[in-house]
Amino acid sequence: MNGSVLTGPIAFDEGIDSWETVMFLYNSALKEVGTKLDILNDEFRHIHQYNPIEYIKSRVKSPESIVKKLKSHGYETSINNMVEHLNDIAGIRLVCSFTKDIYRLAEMIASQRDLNVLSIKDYFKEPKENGYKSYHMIVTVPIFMSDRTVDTKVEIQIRTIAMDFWASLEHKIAYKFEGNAPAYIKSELRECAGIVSILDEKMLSLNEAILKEKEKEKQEAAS
Ligand code: 0O2
Repeated sequence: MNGSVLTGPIAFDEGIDSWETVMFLYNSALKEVGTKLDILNDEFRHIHQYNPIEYIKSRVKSPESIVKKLKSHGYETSINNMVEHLNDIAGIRLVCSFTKDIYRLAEMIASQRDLNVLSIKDYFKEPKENGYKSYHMIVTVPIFMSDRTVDTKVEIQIRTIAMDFWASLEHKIAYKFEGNAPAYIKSELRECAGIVSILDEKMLSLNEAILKEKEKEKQEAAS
């Protein structure tokens, strides 16, 4: 079988150089990874009677965002540059209730035999200056075409519901002010990120207390 790679450094084979083909690959990669995550979630529910993933969102980056990001990184607009230098053209976001679920999910994803983890950014352990917290994985998934297999990059972001709420608003504000929001808005957003972290911690410990109580009830009923 002919093996191609849609990851940097580029080794484009003939036929994988048009916008349509590249977009077809990214869309297919999102479908593949999305199905895998649905199955993992179902399996987890089957074993533990509990769903770690609250919801999944996926998107292919818009042409405007691709051009903007290439420019901001100092690259000319070309298919080669976009495939080689941008890791998040195909993006999938897993939103879960508790911080503990994030690492559980990350482990489950990393142990999938046909997903290859290229890199990890753990913004939970090392939050960004603005307060952003999320767990990012760049993976490749093989896309089986009729005449070749192409390993295609997908960015997986895992975060809590509370942080997703914060990040959506922060993203809109950053976009509105083109990254130069007034200092007091930035500072309030940082403060909100702190509140989100406290909320996440409290919800996690509350959930653990509930689980303990339930376990106690079960043991009492059995004795
Ligand atoms: P959009 O509109 O979501 O596509 P790299 O070159 O890989 O080092 P990159 O790609 O910026 O740099 O990596 P990173 O940090 O993993 O960020 C990728 C995506 O994570 C971003 O894509 C956002 O979706 C999200 N993200 C990262 N930092 C922040 C942040 O501070 N706030 C929010 N709200 N989201 C963030 P895009 O292209 O910025 O946007």
